[in-house]
Amino acid sequence: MSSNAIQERITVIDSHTGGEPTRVVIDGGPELGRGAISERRQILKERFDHFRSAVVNEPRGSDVMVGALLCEPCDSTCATGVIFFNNTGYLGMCGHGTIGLIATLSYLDEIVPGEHRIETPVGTVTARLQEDGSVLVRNVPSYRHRKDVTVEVANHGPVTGDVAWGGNWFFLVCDSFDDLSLANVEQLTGLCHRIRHALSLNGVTGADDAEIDHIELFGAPRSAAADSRNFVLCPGGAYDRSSCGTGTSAKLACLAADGRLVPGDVWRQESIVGSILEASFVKDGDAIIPSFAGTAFITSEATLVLHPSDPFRTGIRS
Ligand code: PYC
Repeated sequence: MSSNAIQERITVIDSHTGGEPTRVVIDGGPELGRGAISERRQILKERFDHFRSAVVNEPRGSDVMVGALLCEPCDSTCATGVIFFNNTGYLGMCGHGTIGLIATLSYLDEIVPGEHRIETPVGTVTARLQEDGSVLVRNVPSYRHRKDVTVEVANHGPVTGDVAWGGNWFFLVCDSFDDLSLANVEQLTGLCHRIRHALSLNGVTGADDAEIDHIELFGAPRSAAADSRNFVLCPGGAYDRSSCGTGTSAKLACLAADGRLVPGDVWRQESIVGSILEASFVKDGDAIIPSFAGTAFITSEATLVLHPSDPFRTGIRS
């Protein structure tokens, strides 16, 4: 095998968290060495990007699929390390994916209820598998980076929002939208694409010039049990069916910075499909440590087959 060859059979377990799919690779991933998980993500990106594409892109996956490659952790107190990826690239953290990962390890009888530490490229998170099967994730420190940034958006006009980190970079639009429904996904997706383009044109970034690759809109919830409804456009152009764990963390960071939520308050974030993540936070200096809880369901166990003469063995790439 050449140094960037990948295996012909990849074992995966699929789940969904609030409607958003996660595909955990449990066997057949490339050898990435024993460096920090962030270094291993870089190796995956530079040498094995075709593996990412084979796992999540069509014809074996779809634009909405998030992949999770299990890695031996550097810290032996961690249950696992993980690298999350999607149809176009790599994520820092992934909230719905962490819930899916814990549900998968539980399904495989590899973990029991209790607390499990997981190394991600952006820090170690803790996930508590609860007796009822739900998972409470304690995320990486999250914070608002910029408040009230206004950009001119094509075919729309000025849009004001906050830039915040929740394990990925988000632009959280301040206006409230009254049309956050599945019937409007096409228009919402188009608007978010144009907002993202406007941020890039205007040089609006996260810390250290990091690209803001997630756009989040908010509106009134449908459920009386929720505080807010969201629509999150992910980096590859798909929308998050869940309310997005890292996006909800970014939202909490903004609410905390505005004094609209205090430590221990519960925030129930409803997604565009009506699923809910229940979140709260504790303070950590100028940042917060958000926690959010949700449930994942296993949807399939599969072996992906990459036939050597299949022209799309490594996925259809744009
Ligand atoms: O739940 O954090 C999340 C997430 C990020 C992208 C898709 N889901």
